[in-house]
Order: sequence, then C-alpha cells, then structure tokens
Amino acid sequence: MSKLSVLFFAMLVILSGCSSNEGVQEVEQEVIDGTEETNISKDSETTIKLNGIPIRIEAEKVNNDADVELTVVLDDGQIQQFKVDAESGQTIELTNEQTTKAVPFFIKPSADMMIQTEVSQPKGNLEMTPLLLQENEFVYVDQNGDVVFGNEEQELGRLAINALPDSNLLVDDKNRILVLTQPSTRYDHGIFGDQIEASGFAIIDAQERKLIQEASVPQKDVIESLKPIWVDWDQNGTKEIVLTLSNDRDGARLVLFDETGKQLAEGQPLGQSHRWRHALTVGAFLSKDKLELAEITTPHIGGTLQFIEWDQESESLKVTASGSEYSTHSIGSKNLDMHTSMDSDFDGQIELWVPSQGKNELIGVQRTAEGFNTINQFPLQGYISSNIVSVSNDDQAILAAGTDSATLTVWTFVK
Ligand SMILES: [Ca+2]
Ligand SMILES: [Ca+2]
Repeated sequence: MSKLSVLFFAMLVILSGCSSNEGVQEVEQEVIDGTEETNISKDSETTIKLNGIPIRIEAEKVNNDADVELTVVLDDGQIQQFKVDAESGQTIELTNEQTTKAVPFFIKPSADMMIQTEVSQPKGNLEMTPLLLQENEFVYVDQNGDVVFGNEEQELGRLAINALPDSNLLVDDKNRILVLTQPSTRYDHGIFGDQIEASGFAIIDAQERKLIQEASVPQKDVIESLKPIWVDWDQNGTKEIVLTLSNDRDGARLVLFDETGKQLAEGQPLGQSHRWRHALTVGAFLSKDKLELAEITTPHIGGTLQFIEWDQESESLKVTASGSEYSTHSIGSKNLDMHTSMDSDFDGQIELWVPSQGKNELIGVQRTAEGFNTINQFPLQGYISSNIVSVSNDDQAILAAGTDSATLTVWTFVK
C-alpha cells in the first residue's frame, strides 16, 4: 500500500470515528418498480440522511465491479462513504469497515472549501479539484495559470500556459490533458461565479509534461464553460472538442473544433447575449452509429433540452429533438455535472438523466425516433445540491444524487 493510501486510510478511520454516532440514522428503502416477474431483485430507491449537505459525489466500482462505493463530500468538507451492495441492492455506510480500495481524495469543489483530510494537498488556494494521474501523481491549475504536476513529496513540473484557474482538467486514454486557457474579461455574464472566462484551450502530454497543442477561439468570443466535451463524435479515431462560445452580439452558440483549433461545425447562436447554453455530453442516445450532443439551452430560465447532430456536409450542428423544461445548472455555481447518461432499462440504449426545471425531481429521458420521452421521474427529498452520478455493469445500474435536505438517494436498477 502506498504512503498516500495509508495516510488516506488513516484519515478515513479518524473521520469514521467522528461520525459513527450519527451514522445512518434514517434509511428508507422502497421498491420503485414492482414488476410482476418472479425475479428476486427489483429496482429500488434508498434515501440516506447525511451529516450535512452533499455537494459532490464520486462513484467507483469495487469487488470486481460487482459493488459500488460512493464518496460524498459535504459542504463543510466532511466526507462520508457508502457501499451499494449488488446482491441485496442495499446501501451501507462504511464506518468502521475497512474500505476495499482507497478512493481519490482529490475532491475539491470550491476554492473556499478545505477537505477534511490529513493527506497533504497541493499548495495554494486552488479553485478546482486537482486531477489524479497514475502513480500518486496529480496535476492542477495554479492561481497564476500555471499547470503544475506534482506528487505528495514535491512539484514535478510546471507549464506556464496561462490556464483558466477554474478550468476542469480532462485526461484521455493516451494520457493527454485538455485544459481551458487565456482568461478574458471581455464578456461580462459571470454565470460561474466570476467575470473571467477562457478564450483558448491547450492539450498537454502528461507523461512528458509538455505542451502539445494550443488554440484560441475567435477574438469576439469567450468560452462560456469550465468543462469542454472532448469526444470522438464521428467515431473516426480522432477526438473533437465541443465548446459553448458567447459574445455580446450574438449570444451563445455551440462550436465544434478539432484538436488543433480548426472549426469543424457550429450551431445557431441564441441571438441574444447573456443567455447561456450548457453542452452536457455526446452519446449514442438514438443510434450507435450517429452520436448526438445533449444540451440545455437557458438552464436558468425554463431550460430546453436539445439533441443535436453534427452534419459534416454543411459543417453545422443541427437540432434533432427539443423540449422543455429542465435545469442542469445554478447561476454562480461551478458544478457542471448535474447530469448523467445511463441505460437503466437494459434495452441497449442510454438515457439522459437531468433535474427538472425546479431541481426537485430527477428525470430520465429516452431519445426516440420522434423526439424524446420521459421514462422515469423521481421526486427528490429537496433541491439537488450535488452532481448526478451513474455506474453500471451488465446486470445492474445505479444512479445517485444529493439534495439540500442533507440526503443522498441511490436508485438501483436490476436487469
Ligand atoms: Ca472524430
Ligand atoms: Ca435504455
């Protein structure tokens, strides 16, 4: 066990000791989909009262992918951990039990918040969660815009590339990192809590700790996002980058770039500034051959869900299905993960899971040939306060979200 893991486990034991009195106080478990089949396992919903308001959930498969561990970060920096047991479908708090695997401790949803861990953290008042690379190595954006590589003992490398301090860091299977760069104040919308948005992006080789590619968006625009979508949309072996670009004249539009910064396609602008669109994810919502982008237009005011295709011929992003009302973001928040994609009914087709416009329901949306349908609508115990996570394998899928009523709800779907 590495030093880092040992330290982390020590921290867990300490935390568990502090919180065990308050453990799982109120557990409600009910069957939400009583099918007539004689199958022992059924879909279920479990709500757990937490010790505070959850703001971030991380899910990880354990025990040869059979079970799932959930790490929940509360708004005061406490961490609570749970295991969803595949066999029984039950969610159990990991208090005095040894966890099967040390979970990443780098969960830092805001600059103000100190995680209650005794593991040494990167120095500086970081705005976003550092990204854990292999072998205890991590990477983060320093306040001055440097991208910094380090491990527990020391700094390993530093790239002065003028990164956006609150950019998410994405890593791909080739160990490359995508980060937003070139902070700009030229668009004063400020929906992520400050008036500074990126106007470029960079790709870094994490192994060599070297810059591979830098690109800028058009001079009039800013990137109105903290988290690009980096995906091989046309499944030809090379990745593309989806960005929301905004300016004072045309408002927000979706633009697709290749990794060198060449524009491949764009969608219609909203035609009005200070209105946002949240590009969620690209996936096989309708067809495995033709992936679609799911997006929420104006999530703060009557959000419209749109599915969008990349028409390569016309170099445009075309809306294929549209409907309201959903919301995946709150003004001022850096949480862009209030959505997930998962196949909960095991029909081979993923659904999109998003909050209702009021953020007090979780809705499963299934794309159809005609548009999309709601296939599930789960009332929440309060207003959603965390990201939405999903984990699935061949026989089981789980979905989890937290609310401002200090609850964690886990939905389990069984094949
Ligand atoms: Ca591609
Ligand atoms: Ca499905």
